[in-house]
Amino acid sequence: DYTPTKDDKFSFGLWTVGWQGVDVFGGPVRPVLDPVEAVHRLAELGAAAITFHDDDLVPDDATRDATLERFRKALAETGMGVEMATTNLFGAPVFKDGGLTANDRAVRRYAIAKVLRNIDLAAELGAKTYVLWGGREGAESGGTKDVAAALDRYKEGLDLLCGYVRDKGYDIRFALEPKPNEPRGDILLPTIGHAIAFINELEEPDRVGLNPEVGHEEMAGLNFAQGIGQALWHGKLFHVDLNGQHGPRFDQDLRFGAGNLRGAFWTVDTLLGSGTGRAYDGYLHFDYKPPRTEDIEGVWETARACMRNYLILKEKAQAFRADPEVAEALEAARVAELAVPTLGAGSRWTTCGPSSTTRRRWGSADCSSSGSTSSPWSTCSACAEPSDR
Ligand code: GLT
Ligand code: MN
Ligand code: MN
Repeated sequence: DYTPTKDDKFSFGLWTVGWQGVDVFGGPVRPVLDPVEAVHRLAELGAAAITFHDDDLVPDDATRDATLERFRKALAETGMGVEMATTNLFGAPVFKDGGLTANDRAVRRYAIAKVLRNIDLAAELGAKTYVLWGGREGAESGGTKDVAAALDRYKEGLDLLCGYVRDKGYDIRFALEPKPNEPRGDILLPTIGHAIAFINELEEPDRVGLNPEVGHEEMAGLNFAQGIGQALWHGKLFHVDLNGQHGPRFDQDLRFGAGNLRGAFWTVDTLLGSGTGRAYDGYLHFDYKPPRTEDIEGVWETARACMRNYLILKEKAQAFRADPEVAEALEAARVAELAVPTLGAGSRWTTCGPSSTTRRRWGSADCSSSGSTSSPWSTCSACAEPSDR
């Protein structure tokens, strides 16, 4: 009946079920949700863990300790974990031009301090992943942001954060979350590909990976399954934000399975490692927004639907991979043949034939031992025969 258990490793951000429906054109439509209630309700629905921004949980210093005490109690009572945490570097007016890449140096210094403080809390609560979504790192106009300098500062910030975690001995890795636009007109590190390339420039690239979100790649017209397939290939899929999106438009954050259903199927198939053998084994994190038209019961119904849709698609992906007719079709399309290296063992690219009619073909080790040549790039009589080009 597609009821999840903790073994499914489903998790939710406090800001998802807690979204009050505030959008660009309207104010809140639902009451404030107590994080303690979120923990209890999500636990009842079968989720394994929750995640939060500093400001989702402890926005207020005066009540910080009391809030954390209630929260820890709720976690203990329900057996829920905190698997990931992140920092709100986008809501406060001070971040209007970015956090780690704001032109204003004082803002960058404040942003780093805000992240460090919440990393301590993340470590204390047992989170192993720390997400950085740079929604305000970007620009609306060409002249206002020096992109190279911004990437220098992004790198400086991440190098510092990695150094902090290393010095403290925390078991934490960072996951960058790409998004092409919204709230900024153009955001830095807009896609999975941009972020992977950036990570290679860091001091400790192994500590930094990705938290790709379905809707964010689809906003850019990209194929999410193929994107996370590449992230897995690089060993960079540290975390994932599952939700739904109807093609290139504003960030919809629909429940998982809504919008591009076919894409959701391939997303699940890819996470399971069905085609490739490279599976994702982290938490399945839903970053969605219950529609503004829903009341609080609709909030829990949509949270349930995210997990249920995942489990239905998981069953379908497994059935697909087990189906003999599918196996036959994959065979006819020679899908498995792509796993066979293009060069045979010991063979290399070589140039053969009389110089007037030089052809390039696959030579074998025998080719150069035939006596006519010692270089694989020169001609050899043994291969002077019709080329397979
Ligand atoms: C924000 C954003 C999400 C990010 C979150 C992490 S917050 O709601 O839209 O995609 O994952 O900062
Ligand atoms: Mn989103
Ligand atoms: Mn997200």
